[in-house]
Amino acid sequence: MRNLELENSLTSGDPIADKNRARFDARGVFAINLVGPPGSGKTTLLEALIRDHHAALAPCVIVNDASGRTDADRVAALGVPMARVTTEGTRNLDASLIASAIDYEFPSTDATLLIENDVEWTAAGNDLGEHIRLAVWSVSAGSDELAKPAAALRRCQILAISQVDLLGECEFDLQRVRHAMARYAPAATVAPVSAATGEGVTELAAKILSLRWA
Ligand SMILES: Nc1nc2c(ncn2[C@@H]2O[C@H](COP(=O)(O)OP(=O)(O)O)[C@@H](O)[C@H]2O)c(=O)[nH]1
Ligand SMILES: [Mg+2]
Repeated sequence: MRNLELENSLTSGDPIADKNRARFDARGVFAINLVGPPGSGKTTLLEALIRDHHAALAPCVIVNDASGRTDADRVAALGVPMARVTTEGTRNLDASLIASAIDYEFPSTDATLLIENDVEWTAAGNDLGEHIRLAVWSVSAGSDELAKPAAALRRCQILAISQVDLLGECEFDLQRVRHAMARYAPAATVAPVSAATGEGVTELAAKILSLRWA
């Protein structure tokens, strides 16, 4: 079984991503790549983080308009600085799109940047120039996929399991997921969260801040 820990380095070797990272560093921006399949709970999670931990995180957002205008509208309603990028067709978000957002739309400094990034679980997704990668998977999608290495977990520091308020209603074995992650992605922290009840959101914000100031 491949050890994803070996791939847990910050950089992928993409010079555009490295340049984004340097530009974030120069502005004091801590960039988080929220990766996960559509419907895994990314927008809901970033709404909860922004609502409950606005002062500590000083959040701003890059959202992909191609995943549906509703995401952009939901984030805009939170009143935090936001930039929109648009992917076309099946193209994934990439570092050059993030670079264009930094160039033309993005005013924030000293902020935590949350980049919502829809990727299929079987695709690694691109290095966007982030500082950390937060993969999101939902309880309603079941735990089978998490019992094996997944491309989306590459270079991931945190795996958030969303919808833990639904644990009693869905086939989901959190213990099995923890064991699997300890084996093939030991550097990643498993963070069970519920945006519905607020469970785990404070712990997740604390983990993000500890990585930021590590
Ligand atoms: N019960 C419950 N539902 C959630 C939670 N988080 C997200 N959802 C629901 O899951 C669905 C997908 O969430 P969304 O944030 O839009 O997923 P995204 O496509 O990854 O951004 C929506 O219907 C949300 O209301 C949660 O913590 N608990
Ligand atoms: Mg979304």
